[in-house]
Amino acid sequence: MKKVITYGTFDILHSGHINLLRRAKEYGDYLIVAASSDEFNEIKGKKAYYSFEQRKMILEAVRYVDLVIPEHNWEQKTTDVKKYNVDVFVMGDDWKGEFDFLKEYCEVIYLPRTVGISTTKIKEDLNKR
Ligand code: C2G
Repeated sequence: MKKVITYGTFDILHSGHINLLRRAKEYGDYLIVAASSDEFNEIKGKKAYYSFEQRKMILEAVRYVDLVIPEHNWEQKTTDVKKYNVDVFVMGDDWKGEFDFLKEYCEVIYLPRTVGISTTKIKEDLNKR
C-alpha cells in the first residue's frame, strides 16, 4: 500500500483544500492528513475558526482522506514519515523547497495552489457583507 501524507490547518474547508487532497491521494492508496492542533496554529500565527476536533471531523468526512492525525510542531514530519511508512509527502507549492530534507525518507511533491481562494479571503469577503 502506497501511503501519502500532507500537513495543514485546513480551516473552513474549501475547494483549494479539496483540490490539494484529491491530487495528493492520486500519488498513492492511503492519505494521511496531519491537521495542525490549536496550539500549533498559535505558533504558526493562525487563529482557526474551527477547533482541531471540528477540523479533524470535517477532514475525516472527505472521500480522499484515510486518516487524520494531529500536527503539534514543525519537527514531527520525519518521525511521522517513518512511523507511518509514508512513501510520498505532498504540500502546496507555497511551501516549495521548505521540506526537501524529507527527500532522504520519501518522495517530496509540491502541487500548484488553487488560485483565488483561501480561508483568509473567505473571512474577508464575509466581513464585507
Ligand atoms: N492550499 C492550496 N490552495 C489554496 C489554499 C491552500 O493548494 N488555495 C493548500 C496549501 O498549499 C496546503 C494545504 O492546502 O498544502 C493546507 O493549507 P493551510 O491549511 O493553509 O496549511 P498551512 O497553514 O500552509 O500549514 O507544516 C505545514 C503547515 O502545517 C502547513
